[in-house]
Amino acid sequence: MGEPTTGEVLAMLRTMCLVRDFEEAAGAALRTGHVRGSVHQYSGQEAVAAGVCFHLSRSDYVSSHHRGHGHAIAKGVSPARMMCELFGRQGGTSDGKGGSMHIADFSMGMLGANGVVPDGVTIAVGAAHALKMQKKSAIVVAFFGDGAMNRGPLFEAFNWAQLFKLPVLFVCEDNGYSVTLRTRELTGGPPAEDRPEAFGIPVSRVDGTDVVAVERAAAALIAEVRAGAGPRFLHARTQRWYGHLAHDVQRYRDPEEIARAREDDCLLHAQRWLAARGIPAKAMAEVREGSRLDIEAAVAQALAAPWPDVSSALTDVQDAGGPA
Ligand SMILES: Cc1ncc(C[n+]2csc(CCOP(=O)(O)OP(=O)(O)O)c2C)c(N)n1
Ligand SMILES: [Mg+2]
Repeated sequence: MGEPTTGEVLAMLRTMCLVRDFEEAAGAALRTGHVRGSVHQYSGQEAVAAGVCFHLSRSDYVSSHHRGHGHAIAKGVSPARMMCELFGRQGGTSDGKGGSMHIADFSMGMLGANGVVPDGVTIAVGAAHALKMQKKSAIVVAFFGDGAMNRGPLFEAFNWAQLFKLPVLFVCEDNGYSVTLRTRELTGGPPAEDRPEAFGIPVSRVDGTDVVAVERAAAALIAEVRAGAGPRFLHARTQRWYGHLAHDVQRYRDPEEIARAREDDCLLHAQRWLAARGIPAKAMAEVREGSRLDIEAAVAQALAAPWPDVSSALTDVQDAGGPA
């Protein structure tokens, strides 16, 4: 089925670097108290967002879950606006009122991260239904974790999407963990990723640490979804480097397993792929450095941004007490 060009993989590497650096900065800002609340780092999983979103245009949509920074960046949301959002400042994607788990930017087709497992998926199916009714050619990608595979609303989403042949790609990022538990120890019967087949939804499986493999799989599935074939499901096995939350030091995990996860680094895999095709280390180092500078600038912008004015506390807030 061919392979992407080196230029395309360099572009995906850039996305992955931006996400990696954003997450490092977000974790650091949480520890210094600049970010309050929770941060779920996407580190280790970058190839899934980068490979899938490579085939989306601005008019397409994504929905996400609690670990959503990578999906937003890969869909084109400004890392600087996202950092302002994490810091609770003006200029954030929701002017600082949403925070890490509620990053949304409709102008970029980012329908929102979502703290309720798996409600980003049902929202994605609703959006796909709207697109179909409006006879639009755009599609929706729903990103979610393996933990969502044991939740009932997910199966309603599968059924509805298949019944109406909706333009939605389900992407399950299987990092093996649901918070502090191994998902397989919570799962009855055959592997959960087989379940969409019971709804007639074809399942594709991919190594989610290999951005080229993800990109190839996404290219085929997204083409089918765009052509009106109905929903498709991509299962990407991936690695969670850090704890469920940035504060979680993973005492429940064997340190050797964490070390292996870090060795299975999607950034390194992409760099090896590029090196094998003659891309000099210098070109890759430039990508890495460019990303580092961009995220450094995003943090500086967030630190300098004003706090929301108290007079805006009740604007853009749902259910703020009924009509005045
Ligand atoms: C309805 C609901 N139940 C429980 C939780 C608590 N919770 C937060 S994340 C999560 C599971 C996370 O596992 P997974 O879906 O695999 O995503 P990952 O964190 O591994 O990316 C749970 C149970 C929740 N957010 N929503
Ligand atoms: Mg998981």
